Amino acid sequence: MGSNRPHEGEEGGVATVTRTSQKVKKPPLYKVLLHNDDYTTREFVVFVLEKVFHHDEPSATRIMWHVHTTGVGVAGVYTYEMAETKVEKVETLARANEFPLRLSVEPEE
Ligand code: TYC
Repeated sequence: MGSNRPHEGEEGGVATVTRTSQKVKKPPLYKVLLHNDDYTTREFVVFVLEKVFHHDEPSATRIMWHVHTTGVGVAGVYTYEMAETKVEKVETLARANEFPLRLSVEPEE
């Protein structure tokens, strides 16, 4: 831990506090991965990337093609709870549309 030492302003006697160490910890982040399959339509994957992961159309299309050609790709990066919620939403949507689309969550380096 560092000290949060107030120092006087030159004129007005206004004290400011400067953080000298990272006291406010960033939460660990997790990648939501999309996996390729032979049955989910490209259109549905782009739809999910736009509506659930908030990518614009060009970005959604690029990610979909990346997954289609390489087998896996990152849909988004979130805190653990947000990542799990995204997975749930997409799985619910996929099953309702009878697509076998699979997702997974892994810690970001
Ligand atoms: N491979 C699928 C097709 O050709 C498209 C697809 C892309 C499916 C990405 C899943 O995560 C996926 N219809």
